[in-house]
Amino acid sequence: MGSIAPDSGRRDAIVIGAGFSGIYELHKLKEAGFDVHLYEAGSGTGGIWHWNCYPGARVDTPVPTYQLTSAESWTGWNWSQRFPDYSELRTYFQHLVKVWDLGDLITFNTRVQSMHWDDQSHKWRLSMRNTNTGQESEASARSVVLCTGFGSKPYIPDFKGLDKFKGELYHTGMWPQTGVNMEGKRVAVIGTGASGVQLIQEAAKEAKHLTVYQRTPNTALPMRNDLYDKTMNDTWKKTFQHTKDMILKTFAGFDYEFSPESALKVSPEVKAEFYKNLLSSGGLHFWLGTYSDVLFNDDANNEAYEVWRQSVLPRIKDPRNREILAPKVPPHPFGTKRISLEKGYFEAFNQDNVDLVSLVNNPITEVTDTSIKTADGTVAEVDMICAATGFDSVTGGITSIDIRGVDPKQTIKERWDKGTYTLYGMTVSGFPNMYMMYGPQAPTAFATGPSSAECQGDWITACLIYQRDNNITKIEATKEAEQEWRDHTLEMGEKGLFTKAKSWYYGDNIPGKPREALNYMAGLPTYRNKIWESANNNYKGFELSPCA
Ligand code: N01
Repeated sequence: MGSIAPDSGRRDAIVIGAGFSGIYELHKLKEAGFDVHLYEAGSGTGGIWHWNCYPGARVDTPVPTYQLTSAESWTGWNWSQRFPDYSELRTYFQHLVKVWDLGDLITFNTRVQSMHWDDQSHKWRLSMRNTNTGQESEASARSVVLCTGFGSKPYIPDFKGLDKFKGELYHTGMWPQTGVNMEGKRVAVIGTGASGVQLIQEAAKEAKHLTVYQRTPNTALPMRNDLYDKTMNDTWKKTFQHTKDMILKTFAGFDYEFSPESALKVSPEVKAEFYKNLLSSGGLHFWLGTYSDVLFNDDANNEAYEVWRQSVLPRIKDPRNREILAPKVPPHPFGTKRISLEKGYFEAFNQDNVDLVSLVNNPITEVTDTSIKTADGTVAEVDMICAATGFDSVTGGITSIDIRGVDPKQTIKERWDKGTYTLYGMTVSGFPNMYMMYGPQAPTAFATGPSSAECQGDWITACLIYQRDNNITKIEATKEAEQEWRDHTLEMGEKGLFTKAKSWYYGDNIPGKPREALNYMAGLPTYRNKIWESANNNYKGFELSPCA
């Protein structure tokens, strides 16, 4: 697969990142006849599924929703399970590369370090580094599409003494491709987000001893991962047109939607049955298929939390663990932090080899060369620390590149230092011909990866075609339109109960990061209407400049 990427100097576009957004956009631009190339820092395709290869890593959107929709991408493809693991998803990416013949257009092991705009030639100049050899190279292109993902800059808290730890230290988002052996070892997992939940379930089976450090309980829902045989694959294929229609209609790109009813207006019997069915459906139904007011009204939300709590309490033997994992008082409104899926998570804490440490009023105070200490004076001797501590989410993958637009003295990181500014979450004023997919102020964390890739990828491709057809070599969001979009995004982010939780949705997890809604929370259909309204009005909100 493409190891050299000669820079012709005439390249139309460069795509950065080989996850769903990057692969889809590479395909669309190639199909439209553009000279395009993709650079990927990892050694393979898959994006998040390349980097997150910790034991248990699997998607929590079911297939066939979690796939691209054009016929050639799925007719010859079969899934083996409802929620595929990272390894099956990697194979799916290889399938996409094959059917769309993208192999020669991708260069792996190449991290883009800087992108500087040249306002004379209307081109971006990129510098890159080979992650194996350290060799530097350069490339240029008229447009750049950043597909760096919402979770590509891992975050490890600055625990005192961590640098002195002599054992093994891993982050879930930078897991060694060769795997990690936990057998016979004392393992610590810090963090109980989606990554933590999945890793803990597997580590509990393998490690000699596992200590889990939990700051906030995870209101994880049952996954119910069915195996897919030929009949199941034939069945989803027969109804895939309907699935595609639903993906376009629903808030997050799923094949089901919130109920239009209010939880406060239905009878207790109807509600009990409804919730029972949502829980037994598995997946995220109890979160994204629930009553319309659960994420907006405290009373409705508290009821839903209690239903969830009662569903997990019988699974946890130790009363102390029950109160840590599913406390009587909700830690935050239900569903306002990312819900995760589990299979056997709560039972793992019943095992003799698993300890649970609550960090509430009891933070980690120090890591020594062999142990982790908490404020209550407890010391756990460990051979391995797994940080499942999340990411500088949504913006981190972009701000970690030295990106400079029309003002060469200002990087995008500096531009966003006090708050994020974008138009439609895809463009930034002062940074012409630069597009972002699955980035800030777009549906991103509230949309599935494939549905977002198609929504934004189609728009960006059409925008490049429009420029080509009209001899435009520079397109840039206006400051006014950008401000309007930021205001609108922040306003949407204030609706509902989401602001009551501290979460990466608002940048709360990174010290010093401004608190703001990082995602566009009005759903994919509204978002799609807004972006196409601009495109259909000759890119209203943008300044277009003819050939340099
Ligand atoms: O990261 P997170 P993640 N001391 O930020 C804790 C997607 N994803 O990698 O909640 C102690 O959610 C932190 O505690 P708190 C998915 O969108 C998808 O798990 O801040 N603990 C939290 O428990 C997901 O939301 C899939 O109080 C500290 C954890 O670390 C996103 O990626 C699988 C701490 C971080 O959780 C990120 O998930 C995996 C500290 N100083 C991920 N700092 C699937 O599709 C942080 N924590 C299944």
